[in-house]
Amino acid sequence: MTPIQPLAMSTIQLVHLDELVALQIRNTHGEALIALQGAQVLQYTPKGQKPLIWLSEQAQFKQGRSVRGGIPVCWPWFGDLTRNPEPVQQAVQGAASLPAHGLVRGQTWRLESASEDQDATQVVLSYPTPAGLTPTWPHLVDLRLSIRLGASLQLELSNHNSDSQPVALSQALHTYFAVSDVRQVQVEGLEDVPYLDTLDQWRTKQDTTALRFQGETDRVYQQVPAALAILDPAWQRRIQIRATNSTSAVVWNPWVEKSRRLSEFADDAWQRMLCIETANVMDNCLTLAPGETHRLRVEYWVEALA
Ligand code: TA6
Repeated sequence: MTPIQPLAMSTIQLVHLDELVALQIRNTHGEALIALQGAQVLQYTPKGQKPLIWLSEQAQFKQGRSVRGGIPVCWPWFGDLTRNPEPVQQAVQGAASLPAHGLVRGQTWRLESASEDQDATQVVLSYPTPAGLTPTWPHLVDLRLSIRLGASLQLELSNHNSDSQPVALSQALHTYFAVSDVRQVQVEGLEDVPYLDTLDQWRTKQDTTALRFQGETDRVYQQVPAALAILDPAWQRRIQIRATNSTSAVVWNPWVEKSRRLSEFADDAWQRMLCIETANVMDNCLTLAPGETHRLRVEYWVEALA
């Protein structure tokens, strides 16, 4: 591990949240809270703004369980494994019941480095595959998440295949955004983009207008553009989302009924959150050649509405 350099403009503190340990980062741009478990961003608040990331009021901080909210890392599969493409399923050794969203969001990652430059504070966390994943997923893929807190929040999920065989995997940064009221917001950039409607037999559909929410929504968009945004008039802001090396986006709001069945989720929490997940899933899953590195990047910032 690179020793933590003396930081001039930032502070990084280790904090205990019940059973978990997290990094509390503060600098002139804002603050973020990152759990070592799952390298999960739990909170991100730009200076002088409302939080950009939503964290459940009922969040539990327990070993082995992803925290409800923030940015869970879904890897090396997305959702129900049996819904993933064949090559992704074949990379998994037949274990009976496997968790949704892969194997790393409930595991403790290692802090590789913490540093700053004139623009941002950066931490890098790594997950030691296959050590922690054998025998279920015995592949040598070096997994790292870099998180930069500057004028924007930047994440980079790096997957390096140091094995001698290709490996197929799916990945998603399962980001929960904080919104004033999901019934009042709209998502820009998904017009005319095909999506799989997981609530209607995974049928392929597409909309011609900006996405608004009138009910439970759980969609896997494919071939998405790099630029998406959440327009939130009540909070007089637009959340900008810029992705690199991602061709899928998952949009999810559980609405009333599903909220009642979700863990760590208040019955009315659906009004205050919206997931837009930067991903490579389903037809856009990855196949990493031996020696190949893939970097999934996403950047978030807030713009005030004129
Ligand atoms: O990304 C959407 C989704 O797959 C939903 O179907 C819902 O299951 C959500 O993820 C949350 O999953 P989790 O396992 O974190 O409760």
